[in-house]
Order: sequence, then C-alpha cells, then structure tokens
Amino acid sequence: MKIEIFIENCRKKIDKALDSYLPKEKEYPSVIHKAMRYSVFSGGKRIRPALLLAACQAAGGDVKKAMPAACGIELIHTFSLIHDDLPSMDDDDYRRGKLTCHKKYGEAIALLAGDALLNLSFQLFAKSDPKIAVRIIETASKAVGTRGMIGGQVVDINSKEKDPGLPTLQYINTHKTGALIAASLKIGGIIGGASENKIQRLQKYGEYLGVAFQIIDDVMDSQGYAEIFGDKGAMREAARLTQKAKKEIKVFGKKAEVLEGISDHLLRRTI
Ligand code: GRG
Repeated sequence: MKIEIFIENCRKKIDKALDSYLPKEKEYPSVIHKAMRYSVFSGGKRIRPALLLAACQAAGGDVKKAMPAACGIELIHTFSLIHDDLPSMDDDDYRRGKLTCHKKYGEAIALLAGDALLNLSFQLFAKSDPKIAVRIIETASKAVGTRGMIGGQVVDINSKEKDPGLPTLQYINTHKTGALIAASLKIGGIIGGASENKIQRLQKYGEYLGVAFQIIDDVMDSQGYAEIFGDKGAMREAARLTQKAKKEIKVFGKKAEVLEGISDHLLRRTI
C-alpha cells in the first residue's frame, strides 16, 4: 500500500475515534467542549497517532486496541499547541491557517481546553489492557513532563532572545519534539506486544525521527537548524537521522515497511 494512502486511512480512523471520545459540543459547559473540538479538528496531520498505530502493526498487534492510546497522544499534542500559542508563550494569532484557540475563545478557556485535553488523554490511556495500562500512562506522562516536552519548552522559552548554540538546540529538539514522538512509538510497541528489545528499537527510531521532524520544521520556518547549517545542511542532517532511525527497526524485517515509509514521507513533507 502506498504510504500516503496508509496515512490518509489512519487519519480518517483517528478522526472518527477522536470524535467518539471527545465530549459533544452541546454538553454542559458547552464552551469548553467547543474549544477542545475546535483545536482537535483544525487540520492536524495526525502523524503521532499514525506512528503509534504503525508501531503496533509492526509488532504484530491489533491496531483497533491501540486506537484509544493513539487518540490520547493526539490530545497531548493538541494541548501542547494550544498552550504554546498563548500570549505568555509564543503569542500566535493563527495556527494551521485558523485563529488560535485563545483568539477564538479567550485565554482562560484556551488554557482550560489544553488542561482538559491532557486530562482526557490519560483517561484514554487507562482504557488499554489493564496489564499494560500503567506502563503506557507512565511512558506518556514522562514524555510530557520536565524531562520531556515541558523541559524542552522551558529551555526554548529561556533561549528566545539569544542564539541558543547547538547543544541547547539539540536539547530543545529531543525534548520538545522528540519525546512525544518517541513515546508514541514505544506505546505502539507495548500495545502490539513487542519484546523489550523491539520496544527499545521503536523508541530509538522515534528519537531519531523526532529530531529529523523538527529539523524539517526548522527548514520550513527558516529557523533553528536551518539558521545554523542552511537549508541544504539541515536537510542533509534530517536525511542522516532518518537513515539511523530506519536502521533501528531492521529487526522487524518486512513488518517495518510502513514505519520506513512514514519516515521517508516525513522527509518529503512540505506542511
Ligand atoms: C506548552 C507544554 C507545552 C509544550 C509546547 C510541542 C510544543 C511544546 C510546542 C509547539 C510548537 C512547536 C513548533 C513544536 C515543535 C513540534 C512541532 C513541529 C509541532 C507541529 O507538529 P505537526 O507538524 O502539527 O505534527 P500538526 O499541525 O500536523 O498537528
């Protein structure tokens, strides 16, 4: 199957599941549910949940069982974007060509919508098989915490006015972007019943891919890596990391094809 078709099929299934897990807009107190749905359904690519489902499939698992966790990861991602756009952080008026959550619903509701999405994500992780639910919750909470995404965001905020230098930039990329992507892969492997070695390979694949993903984002926004190494140098580094990522999942043999395809697809992305 062409990788673009796999991703599009995943996107449709994920959107349907997200719709079923999110409170309906009309549910009281309506404004918060509207705000949550506004940001969740505003055109995200659903790359992280697609990676989680692909990891589960590579491990030989049933992807239907991975759907709540895949949606949980997307809700965490959406929470991070809503908070990142707030006036106290990046102060952005638009995301994905639409008004940001706080521009549409006000700052207080946007803050709460982000909090609510993070909380709902853990409710979804808890739907997993009781034998693995605690491990999934632990993996996700670590990826969001100060040793993961939030740590990366703090360092990013603190280095806004100055040139961060390469080691700090690498810390930001591995934590702010890489941690959640790596956790998506690891959780997919856990749900798919992969061996400990294979779970580790998936996590490593996710770590390399996460940094490559951020570098490509930098090239599109002419910042970070692209500022230091130029567009060509940055893309060369993204391609090198993608190769390293693919090496990690060689142990899956033919079952790694979809994950390999997604990493190549991300290298070609323009949005
Ligand atoms: C506020 C706790 C907290 C963290 C914020 C993730 C993040 C940290 C900030 C978002 C801003 C940003 C540029 C993050 C880097 C990760 C990244 C490239 C996000 C965009 O991901 P895509 O391209 O987004 O998957 P879509 O729109 O497709 O969902």
